[in-house]
Amino acid sequence: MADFNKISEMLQKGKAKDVEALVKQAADEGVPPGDILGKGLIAGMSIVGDKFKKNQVYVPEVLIAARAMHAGLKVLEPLLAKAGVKPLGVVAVGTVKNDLHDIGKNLVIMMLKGAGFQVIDLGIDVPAEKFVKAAQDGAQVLGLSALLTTTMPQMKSVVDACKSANVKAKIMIGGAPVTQAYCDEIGAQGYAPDAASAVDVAKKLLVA
Ligand code: B1M
Repeated sequence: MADFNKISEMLQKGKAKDVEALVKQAADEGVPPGDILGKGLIAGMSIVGDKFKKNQVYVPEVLIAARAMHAGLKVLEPLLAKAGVKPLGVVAVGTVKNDLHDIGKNLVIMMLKGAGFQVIDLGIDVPAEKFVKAAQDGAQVLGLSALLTTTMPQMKSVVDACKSANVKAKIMIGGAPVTQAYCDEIGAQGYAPDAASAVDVAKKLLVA
């Protein structure tokens, strides 16, 4: 009998090996992979996300929980594909051109994956054209991270490039110097102050 609470609890504690073993056990017992994902891994990661928003846990705990989630996802991914479980949506995330900071971006990616999105990691120092290409290839949301005041204008370049290329993807921005006011100013569709909020914003943008 699959113990979803145990999977969630071990994930929150960052116990990667336990998560992997529990997920394998549940899969071997014939529990649908979508249930293991939703009721075990995603449930655990969303508790971590909520605690992170409330400053009850910090970056290291989130990274450790995310590593445990990856251990579970590694087992589940082929089974999910076989079962035809659809991701919530496709998000391409990158740090903008001339910016090499990636810790926040990686946290955003982990949270989005933890919530059930398919995520394409575009990396760091990503030029506008690469974001446009990701949208043309099927990303529904483009996630842009910037940590430097000098690279924030690159976000506007991406917004402009997307307009020129007439791509339909919604643009979500974030990073320490970025604000809602800046988001409004450049015409991006969403701003998230932290990695957990990025999940809420991406969900909203998909239905907007
Ligand atoms: Co740099 N750096 N850095 N740095 N660095 C800052 C950002 C800085 C504030 C330090 C300072 O002066 N106090 C400053 C920027 C000043 C400014 O522009 N206002 C700065 C500078 C100046 C520089 C260099 C120019 C230094 C130099 O070489 N003279 C240089 C630039 C290199 C470049 O990018 N071209 C540089 C280099 C580096 C390192 C390479 C050494 C390293 C990066 C390593 C790496 O990322 N792999 C580094 C680091 C580590 C920092 C600090 C110390 C930490 C950044 C970080 O990872 N924070 C930073 C000072 C600080 O913040 N205390 C600093 C933790 C991370 C979890 O937070 O990224 O904000 P953050 O992400 C949050 C939210 O912002 C949000 O969610 C995350 C989690 O909640 N978020 C999003 C982020 N992206 C999002 C996207 C979303 C939604 C939410 O949607 C898509």
